[in-house]
Amino acid sequence: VTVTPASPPADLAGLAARVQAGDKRALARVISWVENGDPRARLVLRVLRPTGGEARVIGLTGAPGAGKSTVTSALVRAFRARGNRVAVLAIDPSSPFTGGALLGDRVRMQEHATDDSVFIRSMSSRGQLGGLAAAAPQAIRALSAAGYEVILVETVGVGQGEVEIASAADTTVVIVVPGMGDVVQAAKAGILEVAAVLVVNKADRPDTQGTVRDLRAMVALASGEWRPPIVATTAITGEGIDELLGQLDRHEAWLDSSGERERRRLARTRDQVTAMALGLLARRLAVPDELAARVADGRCDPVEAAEELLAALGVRSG
Ligand SMILES: Nc1nc2c(ncn2[C@@H]2O[C@H](COP(=O)(O)OP(=O)(O)OP(=O)(O)O)[C@@H](O)[C@H]2O)c(=O)[nH]1
Ligand SMILES: [Mg+2]
Repeated sequence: VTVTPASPPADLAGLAARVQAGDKRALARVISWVENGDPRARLVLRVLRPTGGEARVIGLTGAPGAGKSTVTSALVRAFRARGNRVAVLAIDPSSPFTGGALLGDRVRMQEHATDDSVFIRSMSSRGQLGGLAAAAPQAIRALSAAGYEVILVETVGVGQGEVEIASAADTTVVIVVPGMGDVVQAAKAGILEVAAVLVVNKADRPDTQGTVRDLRAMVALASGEWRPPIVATTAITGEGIDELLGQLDRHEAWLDSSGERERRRLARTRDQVTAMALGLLARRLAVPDELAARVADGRCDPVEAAEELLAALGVRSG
């Protein structure tokens, strides 16, 4: 058992101060530590506090190629026009490699590369205890402490990982393209339920209105206090981005008026602690050969074996 000191060593305190002063290199280093599960991340994060208020965190998710990065880039432009400092966190939950997708992102985000008030960073989950469900909130905390008022979190793909990451955001934008393929995928992954706004991007394509209608029908069936509005965008031209921004503002206001922000904050913290605890537990779990053999031979059932394993660690189940 390691005991975390109450205050970090002087060099880490200095690093934290640089992050809070807006030093991008210091910030990048802390996010790398988060990404790699480096224990120093924890020490720095303990002393990092948001300088202004809490950052506004907006998640963007959808199938590969749906236009997440293009929409993100258009939103960066829109928030910059309001004078906000904006951070983009592009997360790849599936692979430790940052391949073509992120290379493409660099092109998509090019126009913001020289803007001092914009920070763009990609992140994977290698080595992180508790996976991305734990890593994303930590990176967000660092960005928030660095004074970014708006944090856009792009996740590649549609699946459980995205739902997890979405829970780190107050507002989630789900992006589909015209045609039912994406819609069905998103519905299956349970991602429609977490959507604050549904975007049908590539509205310059035929069939956009049909997809909007289908989504509207699906949303009408959903329960819940917030009915996600559906916005058609053509991200490459910027068409529909103003409407998207307006809907994001509307959701932001609703989070406060409904009390939902507080509920989410608690739920999010709970998820984060659960992910951490499971990660810690997973590190300590090793199935002895003898126990595996007993299950394989049918002398012991797997649930019983799992309970035995947990009991050996002092964890009682049931
Ligand atoms: N026609 C059309 N093409 C678009 C639109 N938005 C984005 N694209 C194009 O679609 C392709 C993919 O866009 P990205 O923004 O990289 O999509 P993404 O969802 O971030 O992709 P991944 O990160 O790889 O999952 C690019 O070639 C974009 O130029 C649009 O509104 N209309
Ligand atoms: Mg992308």
